[in-house]
Parts: sequence; C-alpha cells; structure tokens
Amino acid sequence: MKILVINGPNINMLGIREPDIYGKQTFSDLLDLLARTAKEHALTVDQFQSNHEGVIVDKIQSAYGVYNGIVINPAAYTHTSVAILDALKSVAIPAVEVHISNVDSREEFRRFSYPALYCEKTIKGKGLDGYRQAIIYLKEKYA
Ligand code: CA2
Repeated sequence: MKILVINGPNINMLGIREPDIYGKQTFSDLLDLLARTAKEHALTVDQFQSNHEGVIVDKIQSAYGVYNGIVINPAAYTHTSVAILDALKSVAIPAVEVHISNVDSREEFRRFSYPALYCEKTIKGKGLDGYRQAIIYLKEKYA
C-alpha cells in the first residue's frame, strides 16, 4: 500500500515556537516517525509539505492512480480551502485528516474544516502520533 502524507503551511516550523500548542517535537521528528511507521507496517509512506495552496492541490491531483491513501494536515488551509476539498473529491482517494493540536478547544475559526467534508476520519489533539494512527487506520481498512 502507498500512502501520501501531505502537510500544509508552517508545519515545517514545528518545534520552533508554540510548544504549548504543538509540542516540542520538530518537523524532522515527524519525518522520522513516518519512516519508522512505514517500515514497521511494510508500507510506502511519502511525505510532502508546502506553504502554497495551489501546490498542495497539484500534489493531490498527482496522487491519482499512484497512492491508495492520503493523510493530510492542511494546517491553516483546513479552515479556508474549498480548493483542497475539491481536489480530494476529484481524486477520490481514501483520506484521513490529522491535526496535531485539538482544534476544537482553540479559537472558534479553527473548529470548521473543509477537508473534513471529504475525509473519512479526523484525528485531532494527539500530537505527532495522530499521523501514525491515521496511517494504521488506512492500512487496516484498505491494505
Ligand atoms: O493542529 C494542527 O495540526 C493545525 O493544523 C496546525 C496549523 C493550524 O493553523 C491549524 O489550525 C491546526 C498550524 C501549523 C503550524 O504552525 C506553527 C505555528 C507556530 C510554530 C510552529 C508551527
């Protein structure tokens, strides 16, 4: 099974500021976790991060026919991007949304998610482990 993990804007800055919200782990720690999870579960897990909405849309489109699952943390675009929602719908690849923080207990504007209207499941507030949980969910359902 091939899974694409997509991270949106500023996820590459993890661990640099706001450790009370996002934890102390860095983006490099996330890449290590994904590599470990892939190895442990005998999966191909590729990671893509961009700060640009259209680039994320392009990446989702390019996943068509290549990946069997998508794990996506659209970061701030979660709360604004109809384009990312439409891209996910267009490729129709099973997808799980991940948020490192518990978006429901933060500002009101973080409670609404466009990708959640497509994604099978949303994992929030579990820190980086949420990515591992999302990968395992897709494996158990689709591998
Ligand atoms: O909790 C999450 O995973 C978020 O998707 C993270 C986004 C935020 O806009 C979403 O509402 C929830 C922010 C990405 C990381 O932003 C940083 C801010 C300060 C320092 C490092 C990263």
